[in-house]
Amino acid sequence: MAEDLVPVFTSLAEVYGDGPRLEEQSCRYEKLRQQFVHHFGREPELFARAPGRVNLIGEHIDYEGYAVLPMAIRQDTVVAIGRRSEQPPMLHIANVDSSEFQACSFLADPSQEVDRANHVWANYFICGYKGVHEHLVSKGEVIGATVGLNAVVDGTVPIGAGLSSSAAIVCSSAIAVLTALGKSSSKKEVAEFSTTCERHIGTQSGGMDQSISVMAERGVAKLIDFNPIRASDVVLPKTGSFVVANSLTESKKAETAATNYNNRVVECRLAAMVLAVKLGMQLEEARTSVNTLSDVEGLCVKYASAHGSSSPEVAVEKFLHETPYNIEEIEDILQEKLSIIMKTSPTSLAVLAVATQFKLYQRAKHVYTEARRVHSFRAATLQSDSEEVVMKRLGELMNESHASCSLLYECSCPELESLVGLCRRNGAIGSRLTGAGWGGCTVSLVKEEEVQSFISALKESYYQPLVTKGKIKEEDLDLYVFASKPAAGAAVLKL
Ligand code: NG1
Ligand code: MG
Repeated sequence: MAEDLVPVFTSLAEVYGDGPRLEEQSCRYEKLRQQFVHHFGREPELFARAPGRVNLIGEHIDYEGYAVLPMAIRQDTVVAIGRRSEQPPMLHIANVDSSEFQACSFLADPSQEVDRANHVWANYFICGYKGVHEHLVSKGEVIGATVGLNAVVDGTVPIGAGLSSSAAIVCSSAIAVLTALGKSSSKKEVAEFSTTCERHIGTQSGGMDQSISVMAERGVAKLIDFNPIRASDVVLPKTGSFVVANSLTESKKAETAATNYNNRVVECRLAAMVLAVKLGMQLEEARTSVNTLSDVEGLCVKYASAHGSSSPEVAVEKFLHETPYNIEEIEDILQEKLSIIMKTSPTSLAVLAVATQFKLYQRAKHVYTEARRVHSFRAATLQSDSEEVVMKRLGELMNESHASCSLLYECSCPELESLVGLCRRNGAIGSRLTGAGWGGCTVSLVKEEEVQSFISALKESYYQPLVTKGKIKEEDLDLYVFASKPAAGAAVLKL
């Protein structure tokens, strides 16, 4: 079968449909084109766009090798791009929102490091740029002389909200650069190399965001599997809608990586290595070949089945303790310094430099149970039960997922807790935090006919008080709380 390529469209309707939003998009692309001409004195050669996403279920398990279940949202990032000639070749990157995101220039050098110490928004473009070159080199393609590029970016995905604005800009930048260089790649390849290249920012992210951004299709959510990346359709109940609500607490993931996101990645790895040793794996093998909880799932299940169960948590209950571990105890079990075991991962070493305790039991229990909830969610959508029964089941799973994120994984925050509570009290069948957490958005399953009243109730209870205090503007409320249907994935536009 031919590999599924990133599509190239010649009209906006092919991406956005020909509904009422098409006019809005035409104005937006026209403004972007004008900005490009204003900055660079010539027309862009093409546009590339990639959407944000909302994860319906399966949180903090993609980097552990487990399947997740997101859908793309209509909000996206668009990059207008064109080549430029000068010596030495340069990359000039501007943003339509120039007051918030100042224009940046870099040498067009794919081997340059991303400057993590001075985090600027355009670093995400550089990730995509580097990713394209790393990918082409790995495929043995001839790239030719380095060319300079002009780009203008326009993003509508809320930032730091757990809706993957980062993957939207990395994927759209990568596709724009790739196409400007005259190359094309399959969706799967772009999803893979965009995942790897976003790590130049410094987070040890899984592949969910980039995969759904590239592989999404209008009308369906996707079950995304990893190693290798695969996406299969999940048809959602027609009488329900997913409503996204922003807690308005920004999660600065690049800046808080060592204590939040990467800390959890390290805790999961430590939990996996400790389980491996307790379940009889040789020390050397546990230290060098175990990276994720999915690596030891087989051993855990083998133990469980000897005790009449098929759940890996049985091994977690038996071999990990609830009180936090300290570094000495883990080093004792693994018979080696953690700084040596993790020596090839600077981001893990950064975690070890600040962490004093590790909640191995809680993190492992979250990952194994959440992985199972994803499959239960998918299975529920395939049942022949009435939609009402299906939605009730989906809602229960979303609520269980939230409780696990909040209590076991500790990636919630007071604002998300209050918002989830309000969503449930206002009629959500299920509600949970979505994305990395520590701020950002909630996603709630709501009956289609109740969507408008649900949104009005949230505006009244969560957002109006903030309007009154002057923290947000009345006219922006539709950006913070909106219903979402599964939107289209990334594309190149030659208009
Ligand atoms: P967000 O919410 O976009 O920061 C992050 C990771 C995902 C996944 C989720 C938690 C990146 C780019 N994305 O998403 O891979 O691990 O958290 O489920 O780091
Ligand atoms: Mg992100």
